[in-house]
Amino acid sequence: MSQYKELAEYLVSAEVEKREVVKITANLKPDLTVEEAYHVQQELVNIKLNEGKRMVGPKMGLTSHAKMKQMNVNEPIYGYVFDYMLIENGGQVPLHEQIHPKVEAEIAFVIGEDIEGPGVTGAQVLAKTQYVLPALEIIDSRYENFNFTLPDVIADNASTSRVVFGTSLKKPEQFELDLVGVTLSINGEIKDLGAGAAVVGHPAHSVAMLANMLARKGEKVRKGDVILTGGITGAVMLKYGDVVSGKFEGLGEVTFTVT
Ligand code: OOG
Ligand code: MG
Repeated sequence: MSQYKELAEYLVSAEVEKREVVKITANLKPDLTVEEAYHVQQELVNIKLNEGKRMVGPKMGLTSHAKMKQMNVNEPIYGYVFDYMLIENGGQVPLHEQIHPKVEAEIAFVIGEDIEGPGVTGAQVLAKTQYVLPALEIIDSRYENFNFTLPDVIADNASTSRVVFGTSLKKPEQFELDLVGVTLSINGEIKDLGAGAAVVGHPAHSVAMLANMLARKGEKVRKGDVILTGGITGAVMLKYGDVVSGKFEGLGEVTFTVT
């Protein structure tokens, strides 16, 4: 078996068994590069596809200046959302299915036409976007204490765990998505807030960057993809009983309960 596949299985077993593991770069492969990390991620995606799981779309991560600075990088990362990760709006997220989950508020795009890089711009993305909708992403790094390097988190499918999409779809041209205000509340208390511009200046720019990164491996953003563009708010730790609400100006509210 290739080492990439072994590392992917290491991470998948941590996800399935709901236990945190030591990061790959701690001793399994200290010299893991970003490029190799995407190979591990691809193996992880293949494992899930072979199990019959269906891909919902790619997602972007580390799109805010705060997170990029924290990780000391100047480019976001991507991962993939699968059907088994979806929770209905107003639904429940059982804590026993997670390791140490956090929630963040994001704007999602429903893509109407294929978008192929390189050289894609935010304006081109908007022209090919069918709808935008609000979302709450539950991230759950498989690594101890969310402690990882950039290659570690790429290999771990960018910490993706669960997603709650809002139920109202809006046409993107109705909005200035960079100016859309967002609050993230837990049990009625605002934990963080922000605006769409927190995501590389504009959420459409995030999708453009994604298309340009996918082009490096001969892939593209596809018609029908539902894409999380990256956290607008910081990620907030979840605990049992939390009632979580993300309110997005003009786009509606997304909620779930931790059970
Ligand atoms: C990586 C997850 C990144 C986002 O929106 O920035 C991500 C992490 O912080 O664990 O989903
Ligand atoms: Mg995210």
